[in-house]
Amino acid sequence: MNATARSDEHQALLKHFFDGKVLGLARAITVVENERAGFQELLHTVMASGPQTKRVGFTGPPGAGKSSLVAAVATEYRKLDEHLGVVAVDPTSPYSGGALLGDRIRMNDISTDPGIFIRSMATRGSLGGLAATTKEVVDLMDAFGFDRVLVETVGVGQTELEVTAAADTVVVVLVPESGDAIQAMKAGLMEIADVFVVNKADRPGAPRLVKELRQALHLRAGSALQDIPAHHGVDLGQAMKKERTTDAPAKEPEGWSVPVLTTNALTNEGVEKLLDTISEHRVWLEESGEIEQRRRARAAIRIRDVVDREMRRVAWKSDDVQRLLREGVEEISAGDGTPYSAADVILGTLLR
Ligand SMILES: Nc1nc2c(ncn2[C@@H]2O[C@H](COP(=O)(O)OP(=O)(O)O)[C@@H](O)[C@H]2O)c(=O)[nH]1
Ligand SMILES: [Mg+2]
Repeated sequence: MNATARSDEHQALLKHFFDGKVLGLARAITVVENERAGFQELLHTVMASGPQTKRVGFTGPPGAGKSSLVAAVATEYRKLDEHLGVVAVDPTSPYSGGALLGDRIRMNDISTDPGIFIRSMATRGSLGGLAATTKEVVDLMDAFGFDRVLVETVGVGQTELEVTAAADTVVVVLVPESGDAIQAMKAGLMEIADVFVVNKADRPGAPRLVKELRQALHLRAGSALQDIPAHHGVDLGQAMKKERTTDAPAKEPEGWSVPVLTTNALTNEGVEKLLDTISEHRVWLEESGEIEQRRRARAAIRIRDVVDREMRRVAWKSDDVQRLLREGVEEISAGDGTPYSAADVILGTLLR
Protein backbone atom coordinates (compact mmCIF):
# COMPACT_ATOMS: atom_id res chain seq x y z
CA MET A 1 0.00 0.00 0.00
CA ASN A 2 1.36 3.42 -0.84
CA ALA A 3 1.58 6.22 1.69
CA THR A 4 -1.50 8.08 0.44
CA ALA A 5 -3.75 5.03 0.52
CA ARG A 6 -2.42 4.22 3.95
CA SER A 7 -3.04 7.68 5.20
CA ASP A 8 -6.63 7.53 3.80
CA GLU A 9 -7.14 4.23 5.58
CA HIS A 10 -5.86 5.67 8.84
CA GLN A 11 -8.04 8.76 8.45
CA ALA A 12 -11.10 6.54 8.09
CA LEU A 13 -10.02 4.46 11.04
CA LEU A 14 -9.42 7.56 13.17
CA LYS A 15 -12.84 8.91 12.35
CA HIS A 16 -14.44 5.73 13.69
CA PHE A 17 -12.08 5.80 16.66
CA PHE A 18 -12.91 9.35 17.66
CA ASP A 19 -16.62 8.73 17.03
CA GLY A 20 -16.38 6.06 19.71
CA LYS A 21 -17.00 3.16 17.35
CA VAL A 22 -15.36 -0.05 18.54
CA LEU A 23 -14.63 -0.90 14.94
CA GLY A 24 -12.16 1.98 14.90
CA LEU A 25 -10.57 0.76 18.11
CA ALA A 26 -10.34 -2.82 16.88
CA ARG A 27 -8.69 -1.68 13.64
CA ALA A 28 -6.29 0.60 15.47
CA ILE A 29 -5.26 -2.31 17.69
CA THR A 30 -4.62 -4.49 14.65
CA VAL A 31 -2.46 -1.80 13.08
CA VAL A 32 -0.48 -1.40 16.30
CA GLU A 33 -0.16 -5.11 17.06
CA ASN A 34 1.20 -5.83 13.61
CA GLU A 35 3.37 -2.70 13.67
CA ARG A 36 1.98 -1.78 10.28
CA ALA A 37 3.51 1.19 8.52
CA GLY A 38 2.37 4.40 10.14
CA PHE A 39 1.40 2.86 13.47
CA GLN A 40 3.54 5.32 15.42
CA GLU A 41 1.80 8.28 13.82
CA LEU A 42 -1.56 6.73 14.60
CA LEU A 43 -0.63 6.34 18.27
CA HIS A 44 0.74 9.85 18.34
CA THR A 45 -2.57 11.20 17.03
CA VAL A 46 -4.81 9.35 19.47
CA MET A 47 -2.54 9.95 22.47
CA ALA A 48 -2.16 13.67 21.89
CA SER A 49 -4.73 14.59 24.52
CA GLY A 50 -2.97 12.62 27.24
CA PRO A 51 -4.14 9.85 29.57
CA GLN A 52 -7.82 10.05 30.43
CA THR A 53 -8.99 6.80 31.90
CA LYS A 54 -8.59 4.94 35.17
CA ARG A 55 -6.28 1.98 34.73
CA VAL A 56 -6.43 -0.94 37.09
CA GLY A 57 -3.91 -3.77 36.79
CA PHE A 58 -4.40 -7.30 38.11
CA THR A 59 -1.36 -9.46 38.44
CA GLY A 60 -0.33 -12.62 40.23
CA PRO A 61 0.61 -16.21 39.57
CA PRO A 62 -1.16 -18.36 36.98
CA GLY A 63 -4.33 -19.92 38.31
CA ALA A 64 -4.80 -17.39 41.11
CA GLY A 65 -8.14 -16.45 39.65
CA LYS A 66 -7.18 -13.16 38.01
CA SER A 67 -9.40 -13.68 34.97
CA SER A 68 -12.30 -14.77 37.14
CA LEU A 69 -11.78 -11.76 39.37
CA VAL A 70 -11.50 -9.38 36.43
CA ALA A 71 -14.77 -10.82 35.11
CA ALA A 72 -16.43 -10.36 38.52
CA VAL A 73 -15.07 -6.84 38.89
CA ALA A 74 -16.08 -5.95 35.34
CA THR A 75 -19.60 -7.19 36.00
CA GLU A 76 -19.84 -4.88 39.03
CA TYR A 77 -18.58 -1.89 37.07
CA ARG A 78 -21.13 -2.63 34.37
CA LYS A 79 -23.85 -2.40 37.00
CA LEU A 80 -22.58 1.13 37.59
CA ASP A 81 -22.88 1.66 33.84
CA GLU A 82 -19.17 2.10 33.26
CA HIS A 83 -17.77 1.32 29.83
CA LEU A 84 -14.77 -0.92 30.12
CA GLY A 85 -11.74 -2.01 28.21
CA VAL A 86 -10.02 -5.21 29.28
CA VAL A 87 -6.53 -6.26 28.19
CA ALA A 88 -5.44 -9.72 29.20
CA VAL A 89 -1.80 -10.62 28.70
CA ASP A 90 -2.04 -14.31 29.24
CA PRO A 91 -1.73 -17.00 26.64
CA THR A 92 -4.09 -19.20 28.62
CA SER A 93 -6.68 -16.52 29.06
CA PRO A 94 -10.17 -17.97 28.95
CA TYR A 95 -11.61 -14.76 27.49
CA SER A 96 -10.89 -15.95 24.02
CA GLY A 97 -12.64 -19.24 24.65
CA GLY A 98 -9.49 -20.94 25.84
CA ALA A 99 -8.82 -23.96 27.93
CA LEU A 100 -10.81 -23.33 31.08
CA LEU A 101 -14.15 -24.78 30.16
CA GLY A 102 -15.56 -24.26 33.62
CA ASP A 103 -15.17 -20.51 33.22
CA ARG A 104 -16.76 -20.25 29.83
CA ILE A 105 -20.16 -19.22 31.04
CA ARG A 106 -18.91 -16.48 33.29
CA MET A 107 -16.45 -15.14 30.72
CA ASN A 108 -19.06 -15.34 27.99
CA ASP A 109 -21.32 -13.21 30.14
CA ILE A 110 -18.90 -10.37 29.92
CA SER A 111 -17.49 -11.02 26.47
CA THR A 112 -20.87 -10.57 24.76
CA ASP A 113 -21.65 -7.33 26.61
CA PRO A 114 -21.27 -4.40 24.19
CA GLY A 115 -20.22 -2.21 27.14
CA ILE A 116 -17.00 -4.18 27.46
CA PHE A 117 -14.22 -4.48 24.94
CA ILE A 118 -11.86 -7.36 25.63
CA ARG A 119 -8.53 -8.02 24.03
CA SER A 120 -6.36 -11.01 24.84
CA MET A 121 -2.71 -10.82 23.97
CA ALA A 122 -0.15 -13.58 24.14
CA THR A 123 2.78 -11.31 23.42
CA ARG A 124 5.72 -10.79 25.69
CA GLY A 125 8.60 -8.44 25.23
CA SER A 126 11.72 -9.93 23.77
CA LEU A 127 13.60 -8.71 26.83
CA GLY A 128 11.03 -10.10 29.23
CA GLY A 129 8.36 -7.95 30.75
CA LEU A 130 5.41 -6.37 29.08
CA ALA A 131 5.84 -5.90 25.38
CA ALA A 132 5.83 -2.32 24.17
CA THR A 133 2.88 -3.34 22.00
CA THR A 134 0.88 -4.36 25.05
CA LYS A 135 1.36 -0.95 26.62
CA GLU A 136 0.35 0.62 23.33
CA VAL A 137 -2.87 -1.38 23.24
CA VAL A 138 -3.63 -0.17 26.76
CA ASP A 139 -2.87 3.37 25.60
CA LEU A 140 -5.29 2.93 22.70
CA MET A 141 -8.00 1.79 25.07
CA ASP A 142 -7.21 4.72 27.32
CA ALA A 143 -7.48 7.18 24.44
CA PHE A 144 -10.68 5.57 23.19
CA GLY A 145 -12.50 6.94 26.20
CA PHE A 146 -13.48 3.95 28.31
CA ASP A 147 -14.36 4.88 31.86
CA ARG A 148 -11.90 2.29 33.01
CA VAL A 149 -9.36 -0.13 31.61
CA LEU A 150 -8.59 -3.38 33.40
CA VAL A 151 -5.27 -5.04 32.61
CA GLU A 152 -4.56 -8.64 33.54
CA THR A 153 -0.95 -9.80 33.38
CA VAL A 154 0.11 -13.28 34.24
CA GLY A 155 2.67 -13.49 36.99
CA VAL A 156 5.89 -14.60 35.42
CA GLY A 157 8.81 -12.62 36.76
CA GLN A 158 9.17 -9.29 35.04
CA THR A 159 5.77 -9.24 33.42
CA GLU A 160 4.21 -9.24 36.82
CA LEU A 161 6.31 -6.36 38.04
CA GLU A 162 5.91 -4.38 34.86
CA VAL A 163 2.18 -4.05 35.24
CA THR A 164 3.02 -0.75 36.94
CA ALA A 165 4.02 0.47 33.48
CA ALA A 166 0.44 0.08 32.32
CA ALA A 167 -1.76 0.67 35.37
CA ASP A 168 -2.41 3.37 38.00
CA THR A 169 -3.68 0.97 40.63
CA VAL A 170 -2.07 -2.45 40.96
CA VAL A 171 -4.05 -5.29 42.49
CA VAL A 172 -1.87 -8.30 43.32
CA VAL A 173 -3.92 -11.48 43.41
CA LEU A 174 -2.61 -14.37 45.47
CA VAL A 175 -4.06 -17.67 46.65
CA PRO A 176 -3.03 -19.98 49.48
CA GLU A 177 -1.51 -22.35 46.90
CA SER A 178 0.76 -19.66 45.50
CA GLY A 179 3.02 -19.69 48.54
CA ASP A 180 3.55 -17.55 51.60
CA ALA A 181 4.14 -13.88 52.23
CA ILE A 182 7.91 -14.36 52.25
CA GLN A 183 7.76 -15.58 48.69
CA ALA A 184 5.62 -12.60 47.75
CA MET A 185 8.22 -10.34 49.31
CA LYS A 186 11.06 -12.03 47.49
CA ALA A 187 9.20 -11.75 44.21
CA GLY A 188 9.01 -7.99 44.67
CA LEU A 189 5.23 -8.01 44.95
CA MET A 190 5.25 -5.91 48.13
CA GLU A 191 6.71 -3.05 46.14
CA ILE A 192 4.19 -3.07 43.34
CA ALA A 193 0.96 -3.88 45.22
CA ASP A 194 -1.47 -1.07 45.96
CA VAL A 195 -3.98 -3.68 47.04
CA PHE A 196 -3.46 -7.33 47.93
CA VAL A 197 -6.26 -9.73 47.24
CA VAL A 198 -6.25 -13.23 48.64
CA ASN A 199 -8.61 -14.91 46.23
CA LYS A 200 -10.18 -18.35 46.70
CA ALA A 201 -11.06 -17.29 50.21
CA ASP A 202 -13.08 -20.47 50.33
CA ARG A 203 -9.86 -22.50 50.46
CA PRO A 204 -8.27 -23.56 53.79
CA GLY A 205 -5.00 -21.56 53.86
CA ALA A 206 -6.59 -18.18 53.04
CA PRO A 207 -6.83 -16.65 56.54
CA ARG A 208 -3.23 -17.57 57.28
CA LEU A 209 -1.97 -15.95 54.09
CA VAL A 210 -3.94 -12.79 54.89
CA LYS A 211 -2.36 -12.65 58.32
CA GLU A 212 1.14 -13.21 56.95
CA LEU A 213 0.73 -10.56 54.29
CA ARG A 214 -0.48 -8.03 56.85
CA GLN A 215 2.48 -8.80 59.07
CA ALA A 216 4.89 -8.52 56.18
CA LEU A 217 3.37 -5.18 55.18
CA HIS A 218 3.68 -3.87 58.72
CA LEU A 219 7.26 -5.03 58.93
CA ARG A 220 8.06 -3.40 55.68
CA ALA A 221 6.37 -0.15 56.68
CA GLY A 222 8.15 -0.26 60.02
CA SER A 223 11.75 -1.34 60.01
CA ALA A 224 12.61 -1.85 56.39
CA LEU A 225 11.64 1.54 55.02
CA GLN A 226 15.09 2.51 53.92
CA ASP A 227 15.36 -0.58 51.73
CA ILE A 228 12.26 0.02 49.69
CA PRO A 229 13.10 0.69 46.08
CA ALA A 230 11.35 3.54 44.34
CA HIS A 231 7.82 2.52 43.40
CA HIS A 232 6.45 3.94 40.19
CA GLY A 233 9.43 6.23 40.22
CA VAL A 234 8.54 7.61 43.63
CA ASP A 235 10.62 6.84 46.66
CA LEU A 236 7.84 6.05 49.09
CA GLY A 237 10.36 4.71 51.58
CA GLN A 238 12.12 8.05 51.86
CA ALA A 239 8.86 9.98 51.97
CA MET A 240 7.43 7.82 54.71
CA LYS A 241 10.63 7.64 56.74
CA LYS A 242 10.71 11.38 57.29
CA GLU A 243 7.30 11.27 58.92
CA ARG A 244 8.04 8.44 61.28
CA THR A 245 8.49 9.14 64.95
CA THR A 246 7.32 5.89 66.56
CA ASP A 247 7.63 2.19 65.95
CA ALA A 248 3.96 1.89 65.10
CA PRO A 249 3.29 0.84 61.51
CA ALA A 250 3.72 3.78 59.17
CA LYS A 251 0.45 5.36 58.26
CA GLU A 252 0.84 9.05 57.83
CA PRO A 253 -1.93 11.21 56.44
CA GLU A 254 -0.46 11.39 52.97
CA GLY A 255 0.38 7.72 52.73
CA TRP A 256 -1.51 4.75 51.44
CA SER A 257 -1.53 1.64 53.60
CA VAL A 258 -1.80 -1.38 51.38
CA PRO A 259 -4.94 -3.29 52.35
CA VAL A 260 -5.21 -7.08 52.23
CA LEU A 261 -8.65 -8.16 51.06
CA THR A 262 -10.20 -11.55 50.50
CA THR A 263 -12.41 -12.54 47.60
CA ASN A 264 -14.14 -15.48 46.12
CA ALA A 265 -14.26 -14.66 42.45
CA LEU A 266 -16.78 -17.38 41.79
CA THR A 267 -19.38 -16.23 44.32
CA ASN A 268 -18.57 -12.50 44.21
CA GLU A 269 -17.76 -12.46 47.90
CA GLY A 270 -15.56 -9.47 48.66
CA VAL A 271 -15.81 -8.03 45.17
CA GLU A 272 -17.81 -4.98 46.21
CA LYS A 273 -15.28 -4.23 48.90
CA LEU A 274 -12.55 -4.50 46.27
CA LEU A 275 -14.35 -1.93 44.11
CA ASP A 276 -14.63 0.40 47.09
CA THR A 277 -10.93 -0.01 47.81
CA ILE A 278 -10.01 0.71 44.19
CA SER A 279 -12.10 3.90 44.41
CA GLU A 280 -10.38 4.91 47.64
CA HIS A 281 -7.02 4.33 46.04
CA ARG A 282 -8.09 6.52 43.13
CA VAL A 283 -9.00 9.33 45.48
CA TRP A 284 -5.63 8.98 47.20
CA LEU A 285 -3.79 8.96 43.86
CA GLU A 286 -5.44 12.20 42.87
CA GLU A 287 -5.35 14.01 46.20
CA SER A 288 -1.74 13.15 46.95
CA GLY A 289 -0.53 14.03 43.46
CA GLU A 290 0.78 10.49 43.13
CA ILE A 291 -1.18 9.97 39.91
CA GLU A 292 0.95 12.63 38.25
CA GLN A 293 4.14 10.95 39.51
CA ARG A 294 3.01 7.60 38.17
CA ARG A 295 2.07 9.03 34.83
CA ARG A 296 5.46 10.67 34.56
CA ALA A 297 7.21 7.42 35.43
CA ARG A 298 5.08 5.70 32.82
CA ALA A 299 5.87 8.34 30.23
CA ALA A 300 9.59 7.76 30.78
CA ILE A 301 9.16 4.02 30.26
CA ARG A 302 7.15 4.60 27.11
CA ILE A 303 9.72 6.96 25.65
CA ARG A 304 12.45 4.41 26.27
CA ASP A 305 10.33 1.67 24.70
CA VAL A 306 9.81 3.67 21.56
CA VAL A 307 13.46 4.71 21.29
CA ASP A 308 14.64 1.12 21.87
CA ARG A 309 12.34 -0.21 19.21
CA GLU A 310 13.13 2.49 16.68
CA MET A 311 16.87 2.08 17.22
CA ARG A 312 16.59 -1.60 16.50
CA ARG A 313 14.41 -0.97 13.52
CA VAL A 314 16.74 1.67 12.08
CA ALA A 315 19.83 -0.43 12.79
CA TRP A 316 18.79 -3.64 11.10
CA LYS A 317 17.09 -1.93 8.18
CA SER A 318 20.33 -0.27 7.10
CA ASP A 319 22.19 -1.86 4.18
CA ASP A 320 25.49 -0.76 5.70
CA VAL A 321 24.72 -2.58 8.90
CA GLN A 322 23.61 -5.69 7.02
CA ARG A 323 26.93 -5.65 5.17
CA LEU A 324 28.90 -5.21 8.41
CA LEU A 325 26.92 -8.06 9.94
CA ARG A 326 27.89 -10.36 7.08
CA GLU A 327 31.51 -9.25 7.34
CA GLY A 328 31.47 -9.85 11.07
CA VAL A 329 30.23 -13.38 10.55
CA GLU A 330 33.01 -14.02 8.01
CA GLU A 331 35.63 -12.71 10.43
CA ILE A 332 34.37 -14.85 13.29
CA SER A 333 34.26 -17.88 11.03
CA ALA A 334 37.85 -17.20 9.91
CA GLY A 335 38.91 -17.03 13.55
CA ASP A 336 39.52 -13.30 13.20
CA GLY A 337 36.95 -11.82 15.50
CA THR A 338 34.22 -12.26 18.07
CA PRO A 339 30.62 -11.07 18.26
CA TYR A 340 31.99 -8.18 20.34
CA SER A 341 34.47 -6.94 17.79
CA ALA A 342 31.80 -7.21 15.08
CA ALA A 343 29.24 -5.39 17.24
CA ASP A 344 31.81 -2.70 17.97
CA VAL A 345 32.18 -1.96 14.27
CA ILE A 346 28.41 -1.83 13.79
CA LEU A 347 27.87 0.40 16.83
CA GLY A 348 30.66 2.66 15.64
CA THR A 349 28.85 3.11 12.34
CA LEU A 350 25.44 3.65 13.93
CA LEU A 351 26.55 6.10 16.57
CA ARG A 352 28.88 8.06 14.34
N1 LIG B 1 -12.57 -22.17 44.62
C1 LIG B 1 -12.33 -21.08 43.89
N2 LIG B 1 -11.90 -21.22 42.64
C2 LIG B 1 -11.65 -20.09 41.92
C3 LIG B 1 -11.81 -18.80 42.47
N3 LIG B 1 -11.46 -17.90 41.53
C4 LIG B 1 -11.09 -18.60 40.45
N4 LIG B 1 -11.21 -19.92 40.67
C5 LIG B 1 -10.88 -21.02 39.75
O1 LIG B 1 -9.47 -21.05 39.58
C6 LIG B 1 -9.12 -21.44 38.26
C7 LIG B 1 -8.20 -20.41 37.64
O2 LIG B 1 -8.91 -19.20 37.45
P1 LIG B 1 -8.46 -18.07 36.43
O3 LIG B 1 -9.39 -16.94 36.63
O4 LIG B 1 -8.35 -18.61 35.05
O5 LIG B 1 -7.01 -17.74 37.00
P2 LIG B 1 -5.83 -16.86 36.33
O6 LIG B 1 -4.87 -17.80 35.70
O7 LIG B 1 -5.20 -16.17 37.50
O8 LIG B 1 -6.44 -15.91 35.37
C8 LIG B 1 -10.44 -21.59 37.52
O9 LIG B 1 -10.79 -22.94 37.49
C9 LIG B 1 -11.42 -20.82 38.36
O10 LIG B 1 -12.74 -21.28 38.24
C10 LIG B 1 -12.26 -18.69 43.82
O11 LIG B 1 -12.41 -17.60 44.40
N5 LIG B 1 -12.51 -19.87 44.49
MG1 LIG C 1 -6.03 -15.41 33.39
